[in-house]
Amino acid sequence: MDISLLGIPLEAGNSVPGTLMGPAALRTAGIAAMLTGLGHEVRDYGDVVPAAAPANLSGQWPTCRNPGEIKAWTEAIHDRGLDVLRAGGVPIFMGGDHALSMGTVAAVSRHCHETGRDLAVLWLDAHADFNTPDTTPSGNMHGMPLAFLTGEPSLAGLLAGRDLVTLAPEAIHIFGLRSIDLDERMRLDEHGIDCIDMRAIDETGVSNLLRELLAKLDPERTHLHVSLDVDFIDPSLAPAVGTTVPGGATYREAHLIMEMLHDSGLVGSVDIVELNPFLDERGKSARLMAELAASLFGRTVLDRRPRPTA
Ligand code: HAR
Ligand code: MN
Ligand code: MN
Ligand code: MN
Repeated sequence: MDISLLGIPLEAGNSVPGTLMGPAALRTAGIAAMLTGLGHEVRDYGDVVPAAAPANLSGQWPTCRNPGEIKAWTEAIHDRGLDVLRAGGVPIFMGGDHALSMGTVAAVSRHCHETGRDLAVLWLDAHADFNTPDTTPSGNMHGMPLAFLTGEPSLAGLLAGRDLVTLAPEAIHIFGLRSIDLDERMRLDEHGIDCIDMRAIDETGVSNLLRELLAKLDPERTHLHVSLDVDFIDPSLAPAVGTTVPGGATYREAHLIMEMLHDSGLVGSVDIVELNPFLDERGKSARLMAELAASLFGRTVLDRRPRPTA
């Protein structure tokens, strides 16, 4: 398989500096060599650089932190991401805070529109990232990408001059949820977004829940975008994140999800976001994220593919 790496050193969407080092840490952890070792063709496209100097747009978005920078980044990420998607292969977008998904998923959505695929998004995250400028308790725009992608009008200006192919709420599956804001919860209900929280995972198990979710997707038509937030995983395993929430996925739960996603054959693009190497412990979170990518792209202990019948 052809895999494209694209670094997105974004930190303007959160309030803890350090996520701009995320792409470098994933490269240092050996993500490219791990994927090459599995037999894939890996091409590293380097890092996105926002084209224009970030504009100061605090007047337009008074409740948001760094809106001008997020707009400049969203446009640059969208354009570069679309180039990488059109070149073929499966991109891994290496962040950078989760505001980058406004650009990556917008590009993926456009690409699916152009190629006649149905987009489904699996959002592996402690948070729902469904706030708007009106509901945000923090002003941090990494808490807003799913609102933007579903067409929240107050955020539409973040991607000027390119039509956003908005996501239907049914296309979104949030998995691993354990921290929601009050207004955000109401919005999730209103939009009918599929949310699987940690309690459901405890009671039913990741494999049953994920199998059920994947079974609903048309294997012929679906492009599955996986947006993996480091804080999906328990902070004891992945401490390198500014917004840790206790009670996250275990080591094996996280790997099992990746293994099942690989076996589904549906994954067309991936974000790895919120890695803050400044908060890491001797590279352990970066290494775990790179290893999860390896599981997502086929690393196994024993081969479980059905044997061809003679
Ligand atoms: N819900 C909170 C807010 O909007 C925290 C959002 C934190 N988001 C991330 N990405 N770390 O999931 O401010
Ligand atoms: Mn394609
Ligand atoms: Mn997130
Ligand atoms: Mn999160």
